[in-house]
Amino acid sequence: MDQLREITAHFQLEGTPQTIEPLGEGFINDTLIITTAEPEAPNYILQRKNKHIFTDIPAMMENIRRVTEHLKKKIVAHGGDPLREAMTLIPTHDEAYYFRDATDEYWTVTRFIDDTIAYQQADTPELARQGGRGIGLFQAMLADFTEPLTDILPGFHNMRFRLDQWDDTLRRDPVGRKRALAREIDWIESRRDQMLELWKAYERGEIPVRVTHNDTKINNILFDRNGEVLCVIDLDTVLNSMCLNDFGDAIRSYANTGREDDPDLARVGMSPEIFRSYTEGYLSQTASFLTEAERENLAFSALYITYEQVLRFLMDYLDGDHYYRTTSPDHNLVRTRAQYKLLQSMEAQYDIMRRTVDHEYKQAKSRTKC
Ligand code: GN1
Ligand code: MG
Repeated sequence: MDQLREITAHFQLEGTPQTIEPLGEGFINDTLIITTAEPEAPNYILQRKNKHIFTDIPAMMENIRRVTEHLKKKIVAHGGDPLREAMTLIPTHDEAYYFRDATDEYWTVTRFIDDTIAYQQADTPELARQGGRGIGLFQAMLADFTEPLTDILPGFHNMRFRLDQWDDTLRRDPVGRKRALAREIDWIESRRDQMLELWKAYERGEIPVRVTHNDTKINNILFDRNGEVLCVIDLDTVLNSMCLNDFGDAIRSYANTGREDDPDLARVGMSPEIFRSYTEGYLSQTASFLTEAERENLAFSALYITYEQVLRFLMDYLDGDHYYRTTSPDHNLVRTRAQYKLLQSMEAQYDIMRRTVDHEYKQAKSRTKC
């Protein structure tokens, strides 16, 4: 606690820190909330960033600074509240957006946005529609962002890179888990060419490069008390990539009727109703600028990102559980199986998903014409 207080003292906070306590469900960073003594002073989020995953934290924070400044300008221009509708980075007394402590750990502070809700599951179509609107608006506001972003996570949703990592992990088999996992390994192997196709289209330039969030699961967006989407958070993974990553990852999260790590596979599947609502919300903000190639691949992007997640969880299990925070020895395997069940459910409903995208796109276009 004293150590945490010492760290917060390096940042330009309004008010006096009172309590510092853990918050949230992230798998990668450590997140805490700092409450302040004065009622008029804001509270803050303190994070210890995972330096093993984010190997260039100064560059990551610079990316976030550029993106949030752009978003804030747009929000102000539309009469919104830049302190509530976008993340606010807090500088240190040296005007840096991170503090490096004596043990080489990196800490950051952002303003806490109060009176908001972070959901772990999209229980209603309305919530999914709002989430889709939020991510769609995020991409729309960044469509004219032209500043360079550093690629701080090379290969993040790049299937060529992921499959190379996968092949390497299988070759090394560092903890000897490969033998018992022939069935699960085949889930990846049997789909690799099909999944690589989408990334190849991006590499050929058929799918445009945009500013993308890359981690759009439902708890990375804040809703207000009326269930309206307020602010997209967790911008660590903001990069230049395909906007399909964000649609696909959101469907993986919102439309799952079970939990990401549900041990009861009977609960896991893709809800076509939630898929429809999210798509409707998303296209209400993006139909005007998405290219035909992007539209054509929206439904497939959900399969792509879910497959990638099966691969990443299984790869981490094969590697001895170094990447994701786990709460039991087989947690990554449980996650793998649950995400695979979701993938199968999407595959079975793929035609419906495609038809839904076409229908919602036409609806969104006809609404903007009126
Ligand atoms: C991680 O940090 P968090 O928990 O929002 C991960 C995502 C995964 C997700 C799975 C940098 O997100 O890519 O999809 O877990 N973030 C990173 O729930 O790897
Ligand atoms: Mg998160």
